[in-house]
Amino acid sequence: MAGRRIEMGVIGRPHGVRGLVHLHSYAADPAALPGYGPFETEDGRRFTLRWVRTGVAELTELVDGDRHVVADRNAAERLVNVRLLVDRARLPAAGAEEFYLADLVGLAAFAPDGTPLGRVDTVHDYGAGASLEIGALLVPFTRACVPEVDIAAGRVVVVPPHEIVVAPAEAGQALEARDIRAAATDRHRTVDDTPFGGGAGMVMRPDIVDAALAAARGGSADLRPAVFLTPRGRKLTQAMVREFAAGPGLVVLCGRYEGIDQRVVEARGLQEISIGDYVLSGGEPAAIVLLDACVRLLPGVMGAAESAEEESFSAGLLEYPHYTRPAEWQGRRVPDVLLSGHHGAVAAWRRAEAERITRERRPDLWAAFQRGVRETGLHGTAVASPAGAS
Ligand code: 6GU
Repeated sequence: MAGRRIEMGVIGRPHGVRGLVHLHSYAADPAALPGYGPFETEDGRRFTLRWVRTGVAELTELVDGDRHVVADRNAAERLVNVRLLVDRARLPAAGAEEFYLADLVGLAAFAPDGTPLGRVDTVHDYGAGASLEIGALLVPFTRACVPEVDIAAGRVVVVPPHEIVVAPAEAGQALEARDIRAAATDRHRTVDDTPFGGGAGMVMRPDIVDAALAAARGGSADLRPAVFLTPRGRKLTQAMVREFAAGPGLVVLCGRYEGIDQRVVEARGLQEISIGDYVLSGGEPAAIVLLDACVRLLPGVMGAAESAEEESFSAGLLEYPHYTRPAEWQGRRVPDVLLSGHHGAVAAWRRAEAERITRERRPDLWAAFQRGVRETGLHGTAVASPAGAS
């Protein structure tokens, strides 16, 4: 591995107007990162750095023995996504059970039974643990998924995690997670750029997002609708979830950075969906929410068929409260009617409780529910979605 360079960090978006940058450190102790410098970049420049506070650094470029502080925002902007490299030989040897991520790139990957799986193309580390990209596989770099690493022999043993790619034949459902960076075309794997018109943050480029969407689609016969998860979207409702669950599946695009260039949203007819009136740092948690809401409606997923039907929102009311044994607990008794064995009385009590709780907690739902009752004369079946928004 002589002469090999290790990526120690990557420069992020500019911070303020004086040339400071957000910087993601791959060093186990980020405070120690400046001590590994000077850093080289892939285009042969050299930088040292100084933390000004957690995650924010001042960069100094070394040119022919002179030091040039990166002193304005434009200069900082030109450094976004630049990787900071150091010569492998200058780093302390890795300890037992420790690996430099760069040493993993290029290793041959095998399944536990010896089946070749390809080579480690890239190692990703977004701060929540590393993952190995091996062809179309993205594998968390954990002891469970990568039980053997033998750098000297140039090989790793990989147990592909079933949670990430589930074969349709196996489960009737499949989830394929993709990395948008795989659609980038430059060596920095850039997916974003600064916003036209100025302002904070970065915007995902339309060409890259389009290529990533095309790669996620199986071709023109793939009729799955594409949704873009964004706090600017229409709020997700149970009616939308029912429609998605009944359809051919979804292609879900998770926003990061400040947003996505609006032209690709329009050109590809992406449905913009939000999961509520609060802001997440990215669309990924929203994707899990959407996925869970859909999957529980798939045939064979719910235990009792009626539980999906009766639950909150299906009838436009919040659900009544539940009780089980013991009939008395810490001096609190279960409502008598539930112990009466009188099914009609139980149903009436539950209905009255559902209405009371909806009225108290969700005046918006209650108003929509009452409108449904007035317009159709039906009680409880007419209002399909809580906000009436579909
Ligand atoms: Cl879909 N994305 C983000 N970033 N924030 C959200 C959201 C989605 N829904 C609610 N807040």
